[in-house]
Amino acid sequence: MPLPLSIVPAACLPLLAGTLAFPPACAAGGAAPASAAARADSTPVNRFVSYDAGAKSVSIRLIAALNGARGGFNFNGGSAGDQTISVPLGWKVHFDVRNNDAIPHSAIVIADQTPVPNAPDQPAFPGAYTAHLGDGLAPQTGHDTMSFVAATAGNYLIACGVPGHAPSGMYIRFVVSPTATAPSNTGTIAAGG
Ligand SMILES: [Cu+2]
Repeated sequence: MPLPLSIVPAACLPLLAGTLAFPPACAAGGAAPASAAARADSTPVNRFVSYDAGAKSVSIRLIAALNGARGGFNFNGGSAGDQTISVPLGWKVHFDVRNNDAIPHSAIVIADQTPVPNAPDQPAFPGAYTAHLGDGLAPQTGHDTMSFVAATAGNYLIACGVPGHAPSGMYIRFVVSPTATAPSNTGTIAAGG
């Protein structure tokens, strides 16, 4: 049975064409796939935020209405700008967004501004918004991701795009820092983090 090329160490590839017998080190299992090494590098900030410093990437679980704070108008327990997620400039950012509420919610990263828009729809980075931005991800089961590169330093908001929700407090802060060397998450965060 041929070996899938994806699991053969690169140094062994020339041998595949030239011989039927592999040296032991080139057999499947002789080297860990690169993806396994990448997972091993994940460093938790808390239960919502983790990062891979080598890959300069951060993964963020963003849960709408995680608890009852502000009547459910919160992300991970933070509302009205009382929580901040910071990432280093230039890092890859991946959000896993889930709606835990009985009503629809969405998420978008926008420039920091006052007053907060009634229905924010101008993403600060390409791809920095969920599906169903205006009508909201479905109650309880709604899920989407948003991925982008934090290419411009500054202060931003993570807000709900459903009309009326952001002015009611459904936003937290997002900072792209030119000096930070690792992500952080501060302020009012749901217990258990
Ligand atoms: Cu909402």
